[in-house]
Amino acid sequence: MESVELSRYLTMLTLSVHVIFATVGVGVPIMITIAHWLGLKRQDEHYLLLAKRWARGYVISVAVGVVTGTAIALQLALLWPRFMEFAGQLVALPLFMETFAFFFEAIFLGIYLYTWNRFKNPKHHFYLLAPVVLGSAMSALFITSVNAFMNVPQGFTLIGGQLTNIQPLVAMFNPAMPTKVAHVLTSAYMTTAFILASIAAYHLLKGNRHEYHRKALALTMKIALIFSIATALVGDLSGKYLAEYQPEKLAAAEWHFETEGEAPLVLYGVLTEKNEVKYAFKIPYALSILVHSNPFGVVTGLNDIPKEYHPPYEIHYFFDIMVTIGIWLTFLSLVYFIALWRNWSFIKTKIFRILLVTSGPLAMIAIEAGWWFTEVGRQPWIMRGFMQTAEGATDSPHVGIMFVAFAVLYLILLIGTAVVLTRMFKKNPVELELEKDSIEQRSVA
Ligand code: HDD
Ligand code: HEB
Ligand code: HEB
Repeated sequence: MESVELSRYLTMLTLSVHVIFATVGVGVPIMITIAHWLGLKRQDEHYLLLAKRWARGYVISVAVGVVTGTAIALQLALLWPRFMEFAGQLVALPLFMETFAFFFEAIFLGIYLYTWNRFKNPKHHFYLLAPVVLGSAMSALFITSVNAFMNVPQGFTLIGGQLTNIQPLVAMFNPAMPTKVAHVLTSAYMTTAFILASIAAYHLLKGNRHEYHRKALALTMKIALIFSIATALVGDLSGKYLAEYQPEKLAAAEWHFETEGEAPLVLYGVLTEKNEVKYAFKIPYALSILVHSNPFGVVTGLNDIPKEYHPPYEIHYFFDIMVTIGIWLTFLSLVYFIALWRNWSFIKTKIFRILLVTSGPLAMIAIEAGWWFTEVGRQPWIMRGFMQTAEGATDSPHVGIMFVAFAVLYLILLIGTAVVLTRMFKKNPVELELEKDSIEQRSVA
């Protein structure tokens, strides 16, 4: 295999592993904050313990996130040296700022963890979470802005193959950035809420009937519903953004060949050799509405875009997976919410709890599908309009060995994380911790 292809596969692998920890890393702080706030407001030890336990698990995922994030930084320089040489000056600012945001977050997280019950006024301890939430969101903002820049490069003038008149802030605030950052944040909050809901549902499914898990499930599912709706609303704006700035990506995702109005949204199906869509499920007018908020709006088709710039048509399936999971999870959390409110008991059945347990992994699959859709849909460009992926790659013959080494590293990290997390929480069951806490409280009083 060529080093370009191997480099692409290695980048794909690294980012797909990193995004698992990154998503949890962005999402958990806000969940801790909500639980902690409820705990203080209602004087409820269960919510306080939720905040405490989530924060403890969070540290593990941060640690692994740092390792995989460092692998990305390394690989950007090793695998895409010509891209980094070409565009490095433009993306150095946000790359550096991510590190800064991360440290900001990590310092306050550390203080938060070690100062439970140490403040006279417990609210002061709670305020430590503000920089943690802010830092993780800024981290996502900075790094996603780099990816947005690769999709819509700006902030420079190209003279004789060199970039001059470098303006890093203009590069950062490119047209792809607002929707991308918003969609990444909302989908991370949504996914984390579903993952924590999965864990609570799993305990209930196993027959543990402690109130702690019930409160955890109700809380996380409500948050999940809110952010599912937010993710879909922002996703709609992302579609409008694509239609304007990257019509080839949207057209390829939708197998939309003729430029025309009244365009349907195409789900699933197969594409024949002659580019006919077969066996697909079509939602009439939906693509025109997605793009123009108007059922008759004209959507650019692939036939009006030079063939060499068509992204792989397979991205259709990544888009399908993301949208299907998004609709399903919104529906599931809505049903749960209504049932909770009306006291319907079917949400306590085994089958419904199994559905809840699968929601977290499904949301993570949607995250992966979303990134694969947008990243494979950026091809053949590494920097759209300026540099093709093959031009940016290294021609080192050692990428194959690197691939194997990193794959082993990630496998160890993934298994290690799972083992450490399950041990940590098994050793410290909720019941025991609640007892310990109340003894501590009494001795303080
Ligand atoms: Fe990330 C850690 C670099 C994608 C969100 N990342 C992290 C670290 C590095 C990177 C070097 C270690 C901590 C540090 O020193 O900052 N990350 C990257 C690069 C990426 C990238 C070069 C793109 C190619 N990251 C990325 C995305 C997101 C994050 C798309 C948000 C959705 N990254 C984070 C985080 C992490 C992190 C939440 C994960 C766990 C952690 O910080 O502690 O801030
Ligand atoms: Fe990326 C590539 C995924 C983020 C940068 N990515 C890539 C791929 C994939 C991915 C799958 C492959 C494609 C082809 O076809 O080749 N991403 C992903 C994910 C994520 C991401 C999952 C989340 C984490 N990226 C990102 C960011 C950035 C990036 C943020 C910036 C910073 N990518 C990149 C690069 C590459 C990629 C440089 C290589 C080149 C190409 O284009 O390919
Ligand atoms: Fe998503 C991406 C839409 C849901 C995750 N998205 C994306 C895109 C679009 C969309 C258009 C592209 C953009 C660019 O390229 O720039 N979505 C959408 C819609 C919806 C959704 C419409 C509703 C159904 N998502 C979703 C979900 C999730 C997601 C549910 C998860 C959870 N996405 C995602 C991601 C991505 C995407 C991660 C990548 C990043 C960006 O933004 O780009």
